[in-house]
Amino acid sequence: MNRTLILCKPDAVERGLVGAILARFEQKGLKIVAAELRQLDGETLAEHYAEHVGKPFYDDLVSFMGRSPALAAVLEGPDDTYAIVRSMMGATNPADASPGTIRGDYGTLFTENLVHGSDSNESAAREIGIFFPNL
Ligand code: IDP
Ligand code: MG
Repeated sequence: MNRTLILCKPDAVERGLVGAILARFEQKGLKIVAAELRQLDGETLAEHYAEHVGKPFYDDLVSFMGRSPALAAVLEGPDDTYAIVRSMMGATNPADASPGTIRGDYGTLFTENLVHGSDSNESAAREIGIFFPNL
């Protein structure tokens, strides 16, 4: 089986949307194999978002991601499960995300876009290692 990492970001937890988001993945046929509500610190976020350190939106991203707990989870499914998750998330900017996607249905803001999903099998392995090193 193939695995990928998701985060229900602080806005999703604050708005009570974690259940709705996880239900979509479960209904799609993906299995939750790990999940934990966690307050993310700057060090963890710098590692997780290493590719974005120094970008104009980075400081806003980190302060948003650390303002209240996020739900980190590992989903399991067939080959390239990350791609199934990414298509269900929708475009990064909710303004561009199609209805029927998580960001398209629940979001309006670019930074506060509800959910993270690994963008490749390599990213999935790296990010699962950050959040669930014992998995
Ligand atoms: P992704 O989450 O769809 O993979 P990335 O480009 O990896 O998108 O960006 C990581 C996160 O940083 C986004 O989900 C979003 O929260 C935030 N972000 C990315 N680009 C922008 C931007 O141009 N303005 C504001 N926030 C951004
Ligand atoms: Mg990304």
